[in-house]
Amino acid sequence: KSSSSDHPSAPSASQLSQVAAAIKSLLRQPDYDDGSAGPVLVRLAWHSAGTYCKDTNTGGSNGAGMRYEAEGGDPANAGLQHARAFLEPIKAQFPFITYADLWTLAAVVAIREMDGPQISWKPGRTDFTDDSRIPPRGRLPDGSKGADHLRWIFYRMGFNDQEIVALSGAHNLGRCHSDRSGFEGKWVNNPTRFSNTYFRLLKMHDWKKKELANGMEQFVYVDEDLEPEEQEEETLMMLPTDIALLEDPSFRVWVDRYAEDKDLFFRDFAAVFAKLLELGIRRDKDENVVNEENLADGYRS
Ligand code: DDH
Repeated sequence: KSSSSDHPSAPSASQLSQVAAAIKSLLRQPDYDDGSAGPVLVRLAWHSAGTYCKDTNTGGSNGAGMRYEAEGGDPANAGLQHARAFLEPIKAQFPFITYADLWTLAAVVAIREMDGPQISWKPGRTDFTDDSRIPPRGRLPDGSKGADHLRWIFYRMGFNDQEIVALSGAHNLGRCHSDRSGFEGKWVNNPTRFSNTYFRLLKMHDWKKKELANGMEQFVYVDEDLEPEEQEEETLMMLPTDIALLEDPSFRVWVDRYAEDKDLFFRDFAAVFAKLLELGIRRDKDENVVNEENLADGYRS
């Protein structure tokens, strides 16, 4: 019970605001992708949490397991080493924050800085000290699949159809990289500004299936009025899983609502992203995290 030094308490509010300020100042990355580390930081937080399984209470945002090959080397996480590398100097400067807290907080800060909603976030996650609790691979969604797959994956985390659609609105941000996922391109023209454009474009365009050189299929929209070289530059894309939101009637209801009502999307996204970041985290009435490390210390006694 007295070993609190082994498991120091969560950082204070003033410590956290220093970390948040440092995250803000590294978001601008002129030489990286579309000039911002924001989108890949959002994906890091999502993949750190999206391994959760409610039936076995395994996976989730505690632990920062991607530091280990078993999770970090999962092809589903290809490219996220860039996000982790962006945050290393912050971890070095503020050793009091755990990786698991830093990765999730970075997404919250990035979304807000990219004009998205304020998302509630609480500290207290701990980092695994070995890879014994890393969940099996295969728990993250596969973009080449359809609506059944989306439900299989996201129901396992405890999300419903509305929440699946709201979460998918994160594809307003960032892009696909042929050397990471094998897909290629961005969903919206300004991929570093959070909005509901993804839903509006999903509905607006006549998305055409395209086979890439690597044999993978995605959907593209080409503005035929543009010059060929501009077309290359401006082509937007959707994954088969994005198109599934349009075609499945129960998902479609929410695509329509979020396309029409940006405020509703922002509210629902903020709620569901906060829920995502808490997957696998158990808290007591004072909001302290109750996990295997501090239970072993007799934390509850
Ligand atoms: Fe995603 N996503 N995602 N995604 N995602 C990719 C990029 C980004 C799927 C597949 C891909 C969410 C849901 C899904 C972000 C956030 C979120 C890429 C491209 C693929 C593929 C990776 C690459 O090549 O670099 C699939 C499938 C789903 C699903 O089935 C619903 C969710 C829920 C989120 C979230 O944050 C809540 C972000 C941000 C990116 C852009 C990353 C970047 O580097 O830019």
